[in-house]
Amino acid sequence: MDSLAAAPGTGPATSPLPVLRKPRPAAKFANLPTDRTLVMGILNVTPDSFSDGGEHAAADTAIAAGLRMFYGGADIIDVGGESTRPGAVEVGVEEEQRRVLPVIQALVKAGVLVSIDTTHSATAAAALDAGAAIINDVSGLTMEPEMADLAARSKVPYILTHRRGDAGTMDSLTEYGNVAEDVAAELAGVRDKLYAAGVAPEQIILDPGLGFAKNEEQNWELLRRLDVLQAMGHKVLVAASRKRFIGSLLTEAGKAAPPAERDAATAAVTAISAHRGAWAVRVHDVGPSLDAVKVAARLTTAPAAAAPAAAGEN
Ligand code: PMM
Repeated sequence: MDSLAAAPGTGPATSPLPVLRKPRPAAKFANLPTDRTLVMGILNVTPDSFSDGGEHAAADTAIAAGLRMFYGGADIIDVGGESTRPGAVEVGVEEEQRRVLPVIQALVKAGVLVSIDTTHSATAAAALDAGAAIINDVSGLTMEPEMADLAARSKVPYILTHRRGDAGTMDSLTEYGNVAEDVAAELAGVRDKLYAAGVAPEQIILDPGLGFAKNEEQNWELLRRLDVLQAMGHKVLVAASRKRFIGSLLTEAGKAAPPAERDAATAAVTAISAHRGAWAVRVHDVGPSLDAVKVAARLTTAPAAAAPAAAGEN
């Protein structure tokens, strides 16, 4: 973990976080910027990320990490308490909620717009009660169809991610004819279930599910053909950050780049996704992706008043 002192106003990990004593008005989805691609910061509250120093220190450390991304410019913080990577083991909803709810409450109180990354409708419901404003269901409604009713009732945005199988089986479910068209068709099928449950079209955010039942080439093809998903008429989220296919691309001497060395390439994916009109990107390292988003926006929109470059620069 980085030093927590890097986050303005967050204080040390073991003391109450000063910023939380002054609650801010709740952030609203409707107030998110619409003139550029949004940056969603990833906050995985799993023991391997935040286990040092016991339960409270873990929550404080996670909160501080979320605030650091928020102060660094993240538009949304995506909080998850259960790993969804291939081969990951389920933790159960009680443990999942024990991990995420205090973190969500604190971030919401500080004015952060939070999405809940879960495949469990009970956890999604508890997270909404705690102030989360977006449901991010990587199972694409395949784990708990009740998610559709929750989305309909709560009227919050629902991120519909393409996935086949679960963490244990997805790596063997990569047979596609045309991957972009097949993913779009399968998402359209789930979307119809959401409509049938009463979810409105503008609530739905589509996600190609990079790395979920996709081989390397299929991930690249989905990025190449983002237009196929966009043609479905919903917002599109791209979540490539530090994924295995990025690591493989950066292979050197027969070894894939480790996750911590995948952020520059992730920012490159952000620039391209933003230029192609993605609604948002979901990333671990917020700063470089924010810069990438600004570069993409500058190619298509007139500049805001910018500070002049220092003398002597090109
Ligand atoms: N991937 C992961 C977790 N949550 N949510 C959405 N919407 N899309 C994704 O592709 C996605 C996700 C797994 O990646 P991580 O372990 O790096 O968070």
